[in-house]
Formats: sequence, C-alpha cells, structure tokens
Amino acid sequence: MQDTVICVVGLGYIGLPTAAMFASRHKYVTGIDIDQNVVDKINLGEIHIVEPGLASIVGNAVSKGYLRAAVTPQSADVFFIAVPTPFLLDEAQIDIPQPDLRYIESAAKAIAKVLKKGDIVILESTSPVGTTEKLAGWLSQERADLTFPQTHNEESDIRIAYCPERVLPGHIMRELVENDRIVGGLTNRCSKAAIEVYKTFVRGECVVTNARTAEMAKLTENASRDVSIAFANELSIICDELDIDVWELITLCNRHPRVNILQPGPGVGGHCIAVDPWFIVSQSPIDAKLIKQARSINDQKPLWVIEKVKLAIANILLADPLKSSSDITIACYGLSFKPNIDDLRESPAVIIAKKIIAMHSNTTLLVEPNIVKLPLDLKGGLLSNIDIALSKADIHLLLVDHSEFSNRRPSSGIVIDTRGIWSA
Ligand code: SAJ
Repeated sequence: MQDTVICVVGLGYIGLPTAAMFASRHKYVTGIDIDQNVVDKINLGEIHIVEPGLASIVGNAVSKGYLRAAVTPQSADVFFIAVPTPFLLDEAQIDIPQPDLRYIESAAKAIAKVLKKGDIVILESTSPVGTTEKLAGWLSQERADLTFPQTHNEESDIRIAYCPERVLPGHIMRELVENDRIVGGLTNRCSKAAIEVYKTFVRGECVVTNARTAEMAKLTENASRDVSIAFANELSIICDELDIDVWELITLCNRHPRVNILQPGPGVGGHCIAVDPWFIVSQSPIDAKLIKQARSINDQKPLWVIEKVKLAIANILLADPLKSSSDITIACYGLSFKPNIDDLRESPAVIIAKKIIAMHSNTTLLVEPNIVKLPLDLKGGLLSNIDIALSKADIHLLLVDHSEFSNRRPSSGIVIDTRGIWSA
C-alpha cells in the first residue's frame, strides 16, 4: 500500500472528499471529472461544493502535490467510481423511474483504457442490484487481454468490489473516517484488496459481504429512512384532521422503549433518500409495495402543504371581504432540503415556494439565511431577511428548521409550521 496510486472518477460530494482523504494520507491521487471547470478549480486548490472541512484538505493536498485533477483517467493501482446514478422516466413505466447507469458505463470504459494487471476497481455510486457484475462485464468487453473475477475468480488480473458510500452531507469528512464500511467484493480476494485500501483512513469496521448484498444494503438503508419518514408524514396529515399536535404525539410515543418515529416535514428532499428507493421498486415492481407507497406519500406532501396555504388565503379573504389576494403577503422560511445547509437541490421547500410564487398575485418573501442570491427558478420571489418577513407577512410558512428560526416565532398572522418548531 505504501506507494499505491489512486484514481477517483467523479469529483462530486463523495468522490472529491474521498480523493482528498487519500491525498491527506500521502497517497498520490488523480481526481477525474468530465467538467473542465471543476478540474481547473481543484487544480487551483479550490473546491466547487460546500462541505465543512473539505476546502482546507483539498488546498493542502494540491499544494503538496498529492492531489491533482484531470478530465481523463490516468494509470493507477486503485480506481474508485463515484459518479451519479440518477433515474430516468421510462415512457413504458412512467410511474416507476428507472436507474440510469450511463455514467458508470462511461466511467468503466474510460478506466478500461488504462487498466493493468493487479489493479483494483471499487464502485461507490449508489446502484441497483447487479450493477457491479455489469461493471465487470463492461471492463472485460473493453480489455480482452486482462482476466476478470466473473471468469477467473480468485486468479483474475483485476479485482472488483462494491463499497457503498454512507456519509451524511455536512459531516462527510468525519463520517468517511468513522463509519463502518460494507465491502462487497466479487470474490474474497477482491474484498480483502478493497479493505486494505480503505484502511488507509477508515477507522470504522470494514464488513465483508458479496457485491449484490452490498448494493442492496445501501438501497435498503435509504429506503428504510424514506418509509419511516413517510409514516411520520402520513401521521402529520391524520393528526391535522383530528386536531392533534403531531410533534407532541411523536414525542409521547417515542417515550416507549421500542418506538422511534421520525419527524414529519414538507416532503423528502436531497439526492439520495428520494431517489434510491426507486432502484428497489424498479427491480421488484410487484413486490416493493410499501417502499413505492412511501415514495408516493413523501412526494405528495408538498402538495398537501400548498393546499394548506390556499386554505389560509381563503380564510383571510373570508374574514375581510374588502381584501383581495394581492393584499396578502406570504413568507416562506427556509429553502434548503434540510436544516443548516445551503443545498437547494431536490428540495421540497423549493417546490412549494415555486408553486406559491406561480399561484399567488403578491410577491412572496423567501427567507433563507444560508444563501445570498436566489436561484433563477425562484426569481419571482424576494429574498428577505427574517425580521422583514416576521413583521410583514400575513401567512408564515415554515419549511426548514434552520437554527435561526427556532427562537423567532411570528407574533401575528397565520402560521403553517411544517417542521414543528413554532407549533409547540
Ligand atoms: N427528513 C425528514 N424527517 C426526518 C429526517 C429527514 O423529513 O426525520 C428529510 C430531510 O428534511 C431531507 C430528507 O429527509 O429532506 C433527507 O435527509 P436525511 O438527513 O435523512 O438524509 P441525506 O439525504 O442527507 O443523507 C442520506 C443518509 N442516509 C441515511 O441516513 C440512511 C446518508 O447516510 C447517506 O449517505 C446519504 O443519504 C446518501 O448519500 O445516500
């Protein structure tokens, strides 16, 4: 392992921290990304994503020559694939999004060009069951001169393993080191080789299984969280009908030693929990009933929130017939997909804010302490500070439980609290 050279394909939220971590342990690392701007930025020692602690590690590693970026893979001893696996809406099965493996396939083809006997290829991208076997197939198609585990078992020239990333955005640098890793080699020697690599910086336990179980483990972890959140979201709708404070209810129930209900919200966002369960549903469309239903409950929660806003507008107009809807100011508190981050992608809060901007005739105030500029698709709204929103709005819609909001409750107007920090 002393002089092992590492190549990480995909420099996003997982690939870049992984590359930086190896480089911080004095491994020579090349990070690969198809985006030239990302490559240029990293080669300047800068980063293109927000993740606490990452910038200084990248800056240091680049200045000391341990980390560099490029657009095409370079020869190495270990290759990590950490590219996105989004889903595609298939016309034939429009209700079940299908995983899109094209980024993994093109990463495999690019790596294949520089593979040599003895190399290890580790897939970290969240993937449907069977993807590691497909990866092995794509590599062997490109390199008939090398042998692979699917045909030569322990004697193969190349070792291949699936090792899912399981780190939480915002805590990635700590969790990369501390979390246990699931290591699913195509053979035992593949698993052993992967563990040796991870032991460079991982202090958690590396637990061995086969590649298919490792793939399913990652999907199961996120589907389990999605199902639990769907239960909380469904409860919140039932409790609203029954005039019960759902957060008080959950706190009470969680005093039971074997009950642990998660928190309801305006929907489920981010790039993992709202995506990965579909990989299970797409492979088992008949049997994955609960997982599919949970996705649907969580996806519909933003629509329920919008109905609440419409009802609030109607109630104000009913109470004062001289008012028109353009006299009503709505403030949305929080836009990111979860608290205390600036990441607005796949955020239910953004979906809700966009709908309100489109349907409401007065300017919507958007309070998001973690950004300085609104993205283009929210331009119809006005980025506002919390004091202005609290004093001006007639409807206060709390969408994200940022710490800035917890002790600033509105003193007038209608409050719609999707996170339960103002309800108590
Ligand atoms: N959410 C709720 N109620 C809760 C918990 C979360 O509504 O009680 C919502 C959040 O507001 C957010 C969404 O769920 O919109 C997802 O947030 P999260 O904090 O649950 O998860 P992510 O997407 O940031 O990270 C998850 C993690 N998976 C699990 O906890 C099982 C992380 O460990 C994974 O590495 C990551 O997905 C990933 O990359 O797959």
